[in-house]
Amino acid sequence: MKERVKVVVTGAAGQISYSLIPRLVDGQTFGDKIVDLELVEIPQVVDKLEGLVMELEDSNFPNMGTVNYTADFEKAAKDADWFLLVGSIPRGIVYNGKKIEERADLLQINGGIFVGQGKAIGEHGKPNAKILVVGNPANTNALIGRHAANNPSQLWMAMTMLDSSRAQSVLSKKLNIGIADITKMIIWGNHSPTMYPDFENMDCNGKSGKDSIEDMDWINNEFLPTVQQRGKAVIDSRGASSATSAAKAALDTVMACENTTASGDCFSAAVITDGSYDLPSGIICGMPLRTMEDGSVEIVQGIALSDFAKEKIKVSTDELLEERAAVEDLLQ
Ligand code: NAX
Repeated sequence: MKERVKVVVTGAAGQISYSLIPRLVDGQTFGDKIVDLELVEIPQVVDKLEGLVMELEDSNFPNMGTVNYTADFEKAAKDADWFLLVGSIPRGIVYNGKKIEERADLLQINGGIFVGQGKAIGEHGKPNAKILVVGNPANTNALIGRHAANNPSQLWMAMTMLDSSRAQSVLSKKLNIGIADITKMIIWGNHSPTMYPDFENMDCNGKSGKDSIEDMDWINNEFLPTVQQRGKAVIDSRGASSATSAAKAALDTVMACENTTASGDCFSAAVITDGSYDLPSGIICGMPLRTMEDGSVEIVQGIALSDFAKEKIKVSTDELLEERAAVEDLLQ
């Protein structure tokens, strides 16, 4: 009998999920496992998911197991292996009669969502469940969710894979090499314009980024701003935020956790700090990760950080500390 994996997706009627969900059951992301889906939305739009379920059924995916849709997150969380927390309230929306423009309001509202979801995951998710927070502000949402879950055997991550994919893409064009030739693309810090894509430690065909790129003008004036502002550039052009690339990045993160990481390589996601690299404790911070043969995910040690890198990372961790201070009441 084939192995099964139960995956909960929130924000299931949103634009990222429309690209993401079909690819969870296409036989690539979870290999040969049968994938049971729990699709979660807010009560106001949950009925829209009936149409998505119809489409999934009509697509005849061979690895699709059961599919349910619901507004009851707690029920959906029961014995789930994976949680892809995409749902969140975007900036600019009118919420309880107030237009949400301020970052502090956004942090509070979305943080509130993650208290309830975190509790449910801690109580009802599998002990070895993996949780990937995509909904912004992803790092701080993950911090709140993890705290509420209070279940240290579960792994909480915030997504930075899209940032690392963007960095790889820009570097591959600059160096005129293929995407697959670039590995070890680490994103440090917050999933926000302060994040630091670590070009020095990336590997291109056995050569470090530090040895491959000497043009610091290009790094400071092209590479860093392009990667850090890419989300905004997509919004400015499309009139909507990155969706298909965000979905691909979520799938890439799942696959990175489901498969043993090749020796010497790593992947990017933000996890709780543990004293590694002298990062401030108690924040969800982008770091290099690897998946071990037993399926556990650990922080890769021994990456050398230059003074340039440390300075940039500090800007991002300072921002994470500020975000944490703004939601202190949700972390009691
Ligand atoms: P959409 O607005 O299209 O979809 C979000 C969906 O979430 C909506 O259908 C909404 O009803 C639902 N939702 C809200 N609260 C919920 C709750 N409590 N439970 C379940 N569902 C809930 O946004 P979309 O473009 O799909 O983006 C989703 C999130 O991803 C946003 O917060 C966005 O900022 C974030 N992103 C994160 C990225 C990352 O790299 N970490 C990159 C892409 C994206 O910007």
